[in-house]
Amino acid sequence: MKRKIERFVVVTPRAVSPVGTSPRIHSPLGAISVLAEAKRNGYEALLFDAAAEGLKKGILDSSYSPVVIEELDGIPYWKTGLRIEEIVAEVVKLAPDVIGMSCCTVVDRGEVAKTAKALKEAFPATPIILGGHEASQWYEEILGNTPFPIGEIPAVDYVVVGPGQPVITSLLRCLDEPAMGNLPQGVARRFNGRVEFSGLPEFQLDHFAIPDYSLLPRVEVAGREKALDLYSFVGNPHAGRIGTILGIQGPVAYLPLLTSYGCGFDCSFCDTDKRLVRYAVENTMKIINEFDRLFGINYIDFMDNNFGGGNNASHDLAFEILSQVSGAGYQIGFSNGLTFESMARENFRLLRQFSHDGNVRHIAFPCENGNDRVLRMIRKPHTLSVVRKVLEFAKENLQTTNREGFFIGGFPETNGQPAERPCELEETFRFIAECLEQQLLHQAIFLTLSPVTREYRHSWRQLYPTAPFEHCLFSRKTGVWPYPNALLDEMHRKVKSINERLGRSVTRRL
Ligand code: B12
Ligand code: SF4
Repeated sequence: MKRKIERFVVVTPRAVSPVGTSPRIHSPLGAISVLAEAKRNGYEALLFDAAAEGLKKGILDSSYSPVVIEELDGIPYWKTGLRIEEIVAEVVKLAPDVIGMSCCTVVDRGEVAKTAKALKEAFPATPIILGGHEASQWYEEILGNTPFPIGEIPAVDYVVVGPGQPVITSLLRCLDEPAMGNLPQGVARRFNGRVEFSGLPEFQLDHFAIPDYSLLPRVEVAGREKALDLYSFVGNPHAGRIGTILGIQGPVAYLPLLTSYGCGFDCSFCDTDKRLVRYAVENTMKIINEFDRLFGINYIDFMDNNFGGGNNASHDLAFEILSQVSGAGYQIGFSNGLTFESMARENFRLLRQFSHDGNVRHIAFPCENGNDRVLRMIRKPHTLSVVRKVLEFAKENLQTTNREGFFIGGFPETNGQPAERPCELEETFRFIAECLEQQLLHQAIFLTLSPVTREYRHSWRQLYPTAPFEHCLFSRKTGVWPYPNALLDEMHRKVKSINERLGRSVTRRL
């Protein structure tokens, strides 16, 4: 019997940033992973990235501006990508049988809600499935089980909770033949006036399709044999200005790569999935080879949550991947995902491997704070003494690696422990200054805590029950910080000025 559902289109939202801050334009890895699995099972799978399509339109037609300013409660934001009505008009041309959407971070919530509403008006009979990290964490709220109406997205019919690969095919089949049976595992929906969730399925990365990078929008670049994916062309990736580090002028063919999902740790400010699962080496190499075939590769950015961590089998797999990647001659880096625990293990085995391979050009060190008490409070799996030892080892042995340190301040009361104090913020500054002056780090980046995790998000919502989600990250309406904002502003200024005084150019454009 012929299927009624043939074409599955995933729409990802416009990018949001405060006016004056360039938006982070990143390949929608979740969407292309889910689409790849649908494609493998015979569906026609298409990506429509509203941010990237707007930028592409601006590249091809210089009279088109892909950025509009939108004021929310008097705070101006840049919305980068196609306007909502343009998104709808383009999706109409794609004639989807089912629409998927991604909601990856808290910042996406507002745009996803608006886009879903407009799409539902245009396609009243077409199911809308939402997925993504943020959607997975907040599916109850999105489906209406919340005292805060701003969190609801009535246009969404189903939320896929967690990885989409093990769910998407059975969900599409179920939508095709609703009479066939129960909702597959991994799906939440409204049912009889409440939110029903069918429970998490088993997940083995290797049982499913690898992300399909051929779905990414691309641009032709003069003098380049292969087209470039639009995200590399735009060049504001997770890793920051890696062109400078690599000595490449013009766009860098940048492969953002996850060889694993999840992390076994439980830091209070991070709500990553606690299940750690890995791709086999063959599949990791398949992803790399496929991207290289399509676009070429100047740099691979490992974005796992805990690259060299996990159990022994998982740890060994990481070493095998390193060996194959360096054997193939790729330049690599880690913008995410190296814990101090993984770097210190077995007498710095990971760092010794990096030194041996000589191809690691950039590491973001997640130092987070300059106080052991705060590190304990936020359940960070390291102490300052481990941080110092790792950074000293890296300084001696990784001289051609750009070493950037990340720090966070503004932690409210956490796990019943008293909030970070102004003197502890000052201590973090002293530690940053020490790391920079002693060349343990090349640059330091200071961030204020974003209340994205459950515990902190609830406090934010209680304070601002109707605030748009954009404010959760980008405005003074965050309000959960334990001391006056002026202290955090001062800290940002001081860290910026010490980087500048020492001539250290921060790579990441935030
Ligand atoms: C790459 C990345 C980014 C990129 C791209 C974000 C994006 N759109 O994915 C950039 C640099 C833009 C970014 C920015 C930020 N990020 Co970020 N980022 C990541 C990172 C490292 C990887 C995400 C990823 O690609 N994962 C791999 C893919 C395959 O997984 P996935 O996206 O979850 O998709 C799977 C499922 O969710 C689902 N799925 C996804 N889409 C769909 C769609 C459908 C239809 C279906 C069925 C299923 C489905 O299936 C997919 C495959 O299994 C994660 C941490 C991590 N390692 O996961 C943090 C993470 C997503 N980021 C996070 C945060 C907090 C941020 C920032 C807010 C940080 C900050 N303070 O500035 C900013 C937001 C800025 C902004 N304007 O959006 C948090 C999200 C927490 C939250 N609830 O908001 C995470 C989880 C990190 C953390 N540990 O806390 N980030
Ligand atoms: S170690 Fe990193 S990825 Fe793991 S929970 Fe902590 S912050 Fe998140």
